[in-house]
Parts: sequence; structure tokens; C-alpha cells
Amino acid sequence: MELGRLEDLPADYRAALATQHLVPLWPSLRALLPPGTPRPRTQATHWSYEALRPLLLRAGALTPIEKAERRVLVLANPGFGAESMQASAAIYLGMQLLLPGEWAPAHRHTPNAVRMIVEGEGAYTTVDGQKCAMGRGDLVLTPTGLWHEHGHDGDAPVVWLDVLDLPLVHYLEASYHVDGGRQPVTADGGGYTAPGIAPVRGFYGRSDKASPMLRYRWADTRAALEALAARRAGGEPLMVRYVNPETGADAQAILGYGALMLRPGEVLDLPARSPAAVYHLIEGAAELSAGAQRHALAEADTSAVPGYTPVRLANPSPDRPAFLFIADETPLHRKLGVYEERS
Ligand code: GTQ
Repeated sequence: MELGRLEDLPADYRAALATQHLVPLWPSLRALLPPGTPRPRTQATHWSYEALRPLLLRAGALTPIEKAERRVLVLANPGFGAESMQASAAIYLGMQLLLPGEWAPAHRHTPNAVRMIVEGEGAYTTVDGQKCAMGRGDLVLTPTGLWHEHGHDGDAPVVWLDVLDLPLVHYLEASYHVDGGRQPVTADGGGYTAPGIAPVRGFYGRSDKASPMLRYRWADTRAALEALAARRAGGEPLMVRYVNPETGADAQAILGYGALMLRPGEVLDLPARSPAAVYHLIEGAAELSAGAQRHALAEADTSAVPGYTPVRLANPSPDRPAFLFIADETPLHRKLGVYEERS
């Protein structure tokens, strides 16, 4: 049944509704509750690192760190428009540049963040007093409410991918930050690095922190995936998730993070799932098909994929494995009870 349109209503009636801050539901009902499947604003979008890198380095020349605080080019999904600065409904992505000797002062904010390090040596993020070294492929967590600052003692530019749940927290009208200066380093950040081995506080005390582990080294993640590949038959997906090692729960409450390995020549079909996702290529080469869209990912390229979309990942190399970092909205969808998979 075709529902009544706004234009079908007399002008004086519409005006009377407006003065009372009232809106008729029926002209918008189908847009709010579309039949069968959502109509996501998130578009399958690809960002080439080769294309964005010179623009990011130019930002380094154009805007001193003091004028930027965080020197970031945002990966803005065109489905939301440039000013929305979001990759999906809940995911924000940015490429951040820090030059040798630069320092981005401490602040804390309500959105959660992670950094996936793309390029360069010698940078660090100090989170809650823990100095976390940033090496390529490492994942560094800056959970909600914790002080964090970035510094760089190396001699070449460092670039990392920021992933935040900022669009959701902003939508909830809960996004704000507090400025700080330089934080005292209270621990070296090396205390909690090995999953499954909990540093004891006092005598047999466990961590009471929401995210006791703040840095996941790429060497550990890669080794875990290689070990899976050695044990599992071809065709079985090789994926690990970043978890809180004391609880086994997702490392963060809103967005989920994982790493996936594709054997040489492997093709992997992922079912359509309700959460939107981001695929970032750490190593090798990959082809990503999201519905009718197809993107070739070179190293450090990033793609966003809307929810409810089947994904095919392929490694075109006959002799090199491919490694991808995945960020998605799964923890949020599961907590809200809207998580779905369709085959
Ligand atoms: O490094 O603290 O991409 O606060 C956006 C907001 C990075 C950061 C972003 C931030 C940061």
C-alpha cells in the first residue's frame, strides 16, 4: 500500500503541526523502517595510501603541530558528506602524521580510540602514564577517558590510522575532551604485553582496568595468524580478535578489532553482517568485493564496507600471504541486540 505523502496534507494543517512541533509519521514511515533490509548511508569506499600519503606529508609542511594539535586527514565516507567526517554510522577513521621531534599534547575524551601504525619508527603514545612504542602493524588502545599524548624520537615521519567510535559518541551527545599538558610516565607499558599472562598487582591481584593491555605488537599478532595457518586446513578462515586478556571480551565496548590472514591465492567469502566494517591492509595485497563494488588494496590502503553486505576477500599473490586489520561495529550491534548475519 502506498502511504500518504506530506504534499497530500493541506498547507494550513502542516503549518499548524509545525507550530506545535508535531510531525506526521506516515510520509516518513518507509524511510525509517525500510522493507527487508536497511538503506545504509555508508558507501563501500576505498582510500589509497599512495594517493593520500603526499597530501598528509604536505599537511606536515603547511600546518605546524601546534596549530593542529592532532595532524589528521579524515577518511570521510561520501555517503555521509565531507563535513560529517565519518566512515560509517559508528566508525571514524583518520590518518595522523607526526614528524620527528614533534609532540601532540595530552588530552582525554569520551570516544574510544585505537591506532594502527602504518609507517615509521620512533613514535610513542603515552596512555594513562604508560609509554607505548609504536611500530608498524602494532595496535595501541586509548580507551575512553584516559589521558593520551603522542611523541616522536625517531628521524622520519610516522603515520598511523586512527579508529574512533566518535560518530556514535557524538550522536549520543556525549562527546567532549579535556586538555592536559605532559603526563608523567608511571610505567614503561611493557608490563602487560603477553596475552594470557596477567601481571599480578600486589599478591595475586588482577587488573581492575577496563583495558589492561594497551599495546598489541604486530609481531605477536602475525605469529598467531601464522600458527593458525600451520594448523588449519585451507579454506578455514584465519582470523584473530583483539581482546581484553583478563576477560576474553572485546578490547573495547563499541568497536571490535581483529586481524585476518589470507594464504597465497586464497579467496574468502564473508556473509552479510549487520555491522559496518573497515579493512586495512597491513601486508601483501588483497582484492575486496563488497556487493557490486570491487577494490584492489595495496599496503596501507583502507576500505569501508556498509553493513548487510556480503564481502569477498582475495589474495592475488601466488606466493605471499596477505594480512588485514579489521575494525567493525560488532560489539555495539551485539550489545544492542541488533546483530544479524545473513547467508
Ligand atoms: O590522537 O588523540 O584522529 O583526539 C581524532 C581525535 C586522533 C588523537 C584523531 C583525536 C585523536
